[in-house]
Amino acid sequence: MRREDLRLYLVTDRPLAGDRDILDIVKQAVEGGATMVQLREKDADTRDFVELAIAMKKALEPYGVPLIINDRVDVALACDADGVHIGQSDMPYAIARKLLGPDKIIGLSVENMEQVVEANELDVDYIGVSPIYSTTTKTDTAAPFGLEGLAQAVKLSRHPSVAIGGMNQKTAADVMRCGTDGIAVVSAIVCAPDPCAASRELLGIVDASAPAPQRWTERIWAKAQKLYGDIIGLPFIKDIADGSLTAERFSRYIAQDEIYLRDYADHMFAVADMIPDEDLKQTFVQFAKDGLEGEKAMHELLIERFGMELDVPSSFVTSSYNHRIMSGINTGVLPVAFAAILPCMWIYNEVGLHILKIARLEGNPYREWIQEYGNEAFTKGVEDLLKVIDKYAAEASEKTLIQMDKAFLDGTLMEYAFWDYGYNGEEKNYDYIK
Ligand code: TZP
Ligand code: MG
Repeated sequence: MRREDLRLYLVTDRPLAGDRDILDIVKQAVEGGATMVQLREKDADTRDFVELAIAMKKALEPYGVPLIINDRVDVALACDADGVHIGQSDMPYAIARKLLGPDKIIGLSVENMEQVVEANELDVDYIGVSPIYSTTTKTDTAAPFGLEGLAQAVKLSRHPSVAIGGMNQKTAADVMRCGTDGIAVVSAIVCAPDPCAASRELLGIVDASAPAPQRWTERIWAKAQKLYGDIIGLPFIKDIADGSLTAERFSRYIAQDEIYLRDYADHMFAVADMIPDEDLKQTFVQFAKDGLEGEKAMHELLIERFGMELDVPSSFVTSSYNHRIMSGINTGVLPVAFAAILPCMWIYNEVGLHILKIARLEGNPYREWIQEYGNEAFTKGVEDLLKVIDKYAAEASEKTLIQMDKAFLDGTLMEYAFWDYGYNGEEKNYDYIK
């Protein structure tokens, strides 16, 4: 499921539709921009429910709008719906997931903060925060969350969320400003004289009031803050900045970096092969080649300057880092592959820029190293890459985002380990240490 699918989530109610055909109302709502539909039948016989569900699935298919069945996993299976929505006293999540498999959408209603937190333990696809306001459409609800409650629920939850209960043209803007992903609407669409116009208006309000989503790179940088702080606090970085790093330590680092870069070049080209857009692929290949050539030339210069001996085996840190990158690439998912190769560029660039600010370059035997990673062309290349990754992340599923986070944070940890090993020459279990 895509997060955007939750923006305008229509929940049906046949009694409220009166004489009007619910299928007609749904079609009009989708024409007006409804992004997801839940078929909610509280009194229907199973036979009627299944027939209506099959008809609705067929009607929604051309629009690519997901159909969710309220409560009934059997009906969802019968009509091959896109998922189910369950409440706290319906089929337990784990059983529903077992019956439906990993690919179907499962939404869960949460009626208080405890349930919001409990849902974090489950791999539900979204939560329905219920109700925000009290409503005459459903009277057996829990106490309303209100706007403050909703904002808190959104903060506490690791899942996408949709707000339900009293959602209409008057309430939608304030609700969206709480950071939820969408509104689930019954009466404001089902009872509207023109469901298409009502949906169009509601979606307009939703899109205009939703805060701009945080970019992935911004979010992951915040998550990596502590680790990045540890990196720039490393004695290796401090010593290279003022030129006092011993040649022995630098040689140990460069020897491993030479080994690392051989594999890294392969990783970069493997990622390039996964890029579907030809122009982007060429740009990326050029960036990779420029970067690798620049590093090679800088390495050669410093190796000669220090008369270094490089004939050493790969350290555990180096091999482990390369393996982690490879497993990111082997997911076959381009944004995850990008996230896996990213620390080696982004962290180096940030560290390079940081060192340039504090460094003593004159007479510093490592000045070429510092300048390599803090230079303008490299910085621009990294910035462009971050934009590309953000574009992919914006379209990515929750599962992909989780893999991206892990790939990036893992790589960032290995960057820490790499410099620490260069300095101390000790193999440590960094997963354990950090
Ligand atoms: N669950 C919680 S409130 C509600 C449901 C199904 C009804 C919302 O209806 P309305 O008319 O959009 O307030
Ligand atoms: Mg229910």
